[in-house]
Amino acid sequence: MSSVGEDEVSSFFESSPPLKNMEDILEKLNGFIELNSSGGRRIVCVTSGGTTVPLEQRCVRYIDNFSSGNRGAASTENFVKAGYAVVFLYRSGTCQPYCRSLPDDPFLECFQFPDKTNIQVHSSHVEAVKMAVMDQQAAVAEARLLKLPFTTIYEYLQMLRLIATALKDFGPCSMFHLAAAVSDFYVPWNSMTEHKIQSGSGPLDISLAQVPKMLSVLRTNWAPKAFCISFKLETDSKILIEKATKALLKYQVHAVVANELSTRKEEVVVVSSSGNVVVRRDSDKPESIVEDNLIRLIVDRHSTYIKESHT
Ligand code: 9Z3
Repeated sequence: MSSVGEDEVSSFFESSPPLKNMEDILEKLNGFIELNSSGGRRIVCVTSGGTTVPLEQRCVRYIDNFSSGNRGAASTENFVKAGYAVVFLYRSGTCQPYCRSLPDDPFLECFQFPDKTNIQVHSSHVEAVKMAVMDQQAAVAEARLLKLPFTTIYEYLQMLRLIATALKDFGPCSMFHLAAAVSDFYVPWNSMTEHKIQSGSGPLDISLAQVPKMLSVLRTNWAPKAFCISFKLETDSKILIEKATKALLKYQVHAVVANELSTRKEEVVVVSSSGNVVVRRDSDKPESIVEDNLIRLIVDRHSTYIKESHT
């Protein structure tokens, strides 16, 4: 792990506030893995949503990374459809699998009361609600979906490490699909003020440390045999492919999905050692989303990777 900065990584974890519900997370995770460990089922950890960086230990203010969670939720649905078991590591409050076609604003408009003892779904939403409930219940009942929420960068990285370590025995049949938007900078817990930062004393100067590059640690130490897809987000399309290519080489992931903020729902570019592939949504089909084609391609690549690992 020499290029990663072993000291930086250990000191990040040693100084992180411990996960409050670690026992509960481990129990759910191990139960899920146990149910999926026979029969050669593939398992993917999909990360989704943005991590927060608290500015106070008793947090009132925080810095956030943009992500609605749409990509992660849609990817999860497609992985389940392709036969995978999915550990969905998501930011609390962001978009959930099977809920993308439900109105969230205002969600209560879905329902109506024909009389005091009855609640009904409004006819305009019946189909969407029925599909969402059925698909979600089936995925959970068949042990194909485990949802684990995070909020802060501290929680996210500790949970990612737990998941990666727990999946070690799956080797090449495991995958990481890292669509979460992860903070590059943070306030170390030990140097963070406990109480709310007070206003009234002029401008606020905050010094942010760099988050150690855990992608290298994931690839090298936590899950070296897993198939690993990372994402690169830029707002300047001129530098996107160059940055994605650099990330591919630096972190030795199997592919980097490059996307530009404003066009991310229309197209992405899958950058890998076998060349760059543009993946678009089918614009002639209104229901089509880019993840339908993206996940098909990634599942194909994963199949090839598994085959090659066995030879
Ligand atoms: C992505 O690039 C995702 O595709 C989006 C999805 C966050 C753009 P939405 O959730 O958007 O559907 O609204 N995720 C990775 C973003 C990121 O932080 N990447 C880091 C980087 O670009 C590398 S880990 O440097």
